[in-house]
Amino acid sequence: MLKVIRNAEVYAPEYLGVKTVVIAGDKIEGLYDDLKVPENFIDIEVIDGKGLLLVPGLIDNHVHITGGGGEGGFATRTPEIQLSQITTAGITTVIGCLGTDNVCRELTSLYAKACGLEEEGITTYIYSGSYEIPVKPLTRSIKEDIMLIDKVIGVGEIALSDHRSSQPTFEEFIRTVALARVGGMLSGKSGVVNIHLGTGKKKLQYLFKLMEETELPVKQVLPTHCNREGKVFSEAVKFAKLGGNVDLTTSFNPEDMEEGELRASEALQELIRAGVSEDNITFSSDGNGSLPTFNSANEIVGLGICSVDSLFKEVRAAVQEYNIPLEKALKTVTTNPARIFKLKQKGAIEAGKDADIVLLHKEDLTINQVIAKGKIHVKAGKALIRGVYEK
Ligand code: FWO
Ligand code: ZN
Repeated sequence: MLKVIRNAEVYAPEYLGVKTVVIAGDKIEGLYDDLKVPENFIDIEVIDGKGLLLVPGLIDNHVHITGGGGEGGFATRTPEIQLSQITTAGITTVIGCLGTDNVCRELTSLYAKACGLEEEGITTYIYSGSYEIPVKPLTRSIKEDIMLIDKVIGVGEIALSDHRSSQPTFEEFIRTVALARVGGMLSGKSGVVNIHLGTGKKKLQYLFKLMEETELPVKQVLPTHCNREGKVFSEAVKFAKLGGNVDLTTSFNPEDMEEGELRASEALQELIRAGVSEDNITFSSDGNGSLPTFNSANEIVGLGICSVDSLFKEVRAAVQEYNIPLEKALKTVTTNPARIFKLKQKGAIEAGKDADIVLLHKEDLTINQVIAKGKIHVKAGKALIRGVYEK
């Protein structure tokens, strides 16, 4: 019932120093400076956090949990994700989405996969829709999806400026955002529209137009892949300086970067240097989505698969290679997504929040232990799979 983590240095994500963290059931009960644990207390597990940093479980706001891809034909469809891939990456909350394919991938199976992962112990949500406008909802509309289905917290990933998008008009786009907004308002959810940005000429045009010509709040949309090739980034910097939130994709291969593509860690440094508030920036992995490369004629010439473990790798790189303090880098995957998606129980080490906790080795920031809703999912780097820890 009770777990007590002692001697760890807490990043909540703000630095709190060494605290004793008490977990009761699936919640954080409290943080203490000096707590005596009675020796004969039954049902209490003491975890020694010496040499470890204690940080909130990560939130990954864009994961293709049922797989995606297929842009090079059926053989290029990407696989469904497994729980242990998520937990060993330090992630305890995911938002699942569909991508290019909304025929052989469906919201019904996305919903089922999200429910399955939740039963296994992590926290999951989904976006209604896919790349396409008009959105194919689960119920009669995206507004209804958001209002009536607990797991649906927004819409996406809607593709803009991409040769694979449905080439929506601005009016069609804005109507989709409006429906998501009202659905969110009426149900106390975020109703955020996650926007896939491609490398097309329009870049962030519709998003600037949304700001200039409509009364929709700019934070209703969250553009992703802002650090991708094709001069998307410079417009994303402008967008963020005007108050928009921007999401950076962590799955680009740092060993093989395309012209103009930036690692999420480096893009974070550039955004902060450009004067963007660190509260406006999130990271997501695009896990299990496809990572196709196209030539100048937009023919597919290569295919990779995005991985959720890139999420924390880029947080670590931000600290180790780009000199960003850990508490700032952590915000991109904790407090910021929690606020943007209105996940009140998530993203912070605080009494009353869900007990989603990652213990990191202090010297190299590698993951040692992962706790989701009070249950240990990863111990000494080994994942719990169907009730037993891996060898
Ligand atoms: C990005 C997901 C892309 C799917 O541009 O958008 O293709 O449906 O699985 N992937 N299309 C690649 C990122 C690394 C930016 C998706 C994919
Ligand atoms: Zn995408």
